[in-house]
Amino acid sequence: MRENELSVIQRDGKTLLLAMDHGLEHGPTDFEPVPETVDPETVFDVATHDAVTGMAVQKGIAETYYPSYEDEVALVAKLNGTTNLRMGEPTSPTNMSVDYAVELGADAVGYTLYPGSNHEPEMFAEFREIQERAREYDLPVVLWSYPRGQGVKNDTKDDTIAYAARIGLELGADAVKIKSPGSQEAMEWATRAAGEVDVLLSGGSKVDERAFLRSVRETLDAGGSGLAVGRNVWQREDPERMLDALERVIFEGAAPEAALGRQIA
Ligand code: FBP
Repeated sequence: MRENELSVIQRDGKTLLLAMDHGLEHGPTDFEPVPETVDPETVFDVATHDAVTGMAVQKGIAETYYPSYEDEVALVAKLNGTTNLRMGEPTSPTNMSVDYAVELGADAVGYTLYPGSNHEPEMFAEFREIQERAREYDLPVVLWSYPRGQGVKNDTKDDTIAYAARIGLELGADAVKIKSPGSQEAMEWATRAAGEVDVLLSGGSKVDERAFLRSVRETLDAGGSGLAVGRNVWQREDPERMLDALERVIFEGAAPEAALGRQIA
């Protein structure tokens, strides 16, 4: 079996990726709740927390800001992305090559796939090239696997999420990032479906901190390896408090209430 290269974006076998590709995916409105986060340096500073094992950003952000953080933060170069301005079937064109990601100092690469979209065949073809090139560099590949499009009726149904996880295994990802299916049992099904591939929970819109930490606990208890999160960290006034709590939940096995309680005390 292939040696697990994921350790470059792991701590004790667990992963906490901080994602900040929202300026492209959703537009700068995502930064409005905490206006200083529109400055990428603010979020890179957050990523220097010990709990963060890597930061996922797009090419332009990596080119301009990563050089100041390369000693402190592992880079997951996001190779494709899209805006929410366009209509039609979901797709996410590649905007950076694996070779260029390596030049920028990437420790891993990320790719968003929309299984079920009418554009699935082109996306599969793009991902194939990326995955094979990444193998040549021993660079781990993280697949954002989001079933979406005309073929998908309910993108968070148990079987749909398990299918998303399995696609990561079938296509040769090292880690697969999936949306929450809403229960530990359903997440267990997804982690079984993913086989040896690490399963990461996708953060989603900001929710109450206990509810968020519970979904992280549930993922880990279901065999998941961690999460990739954006808004539930940097849309908070005190992102460090959330990262402290995540550190206890992910790396110390704490329950959500205990992880938060210790901070309040
Ligand atoms: P969040 O934790 O903020 O959801 O970020 C994770 C992420 O995968 C980002 O990398 C991406 O920008 C966003 O979610 C895409 O979410 P969606 O396509 O569901 O709007």
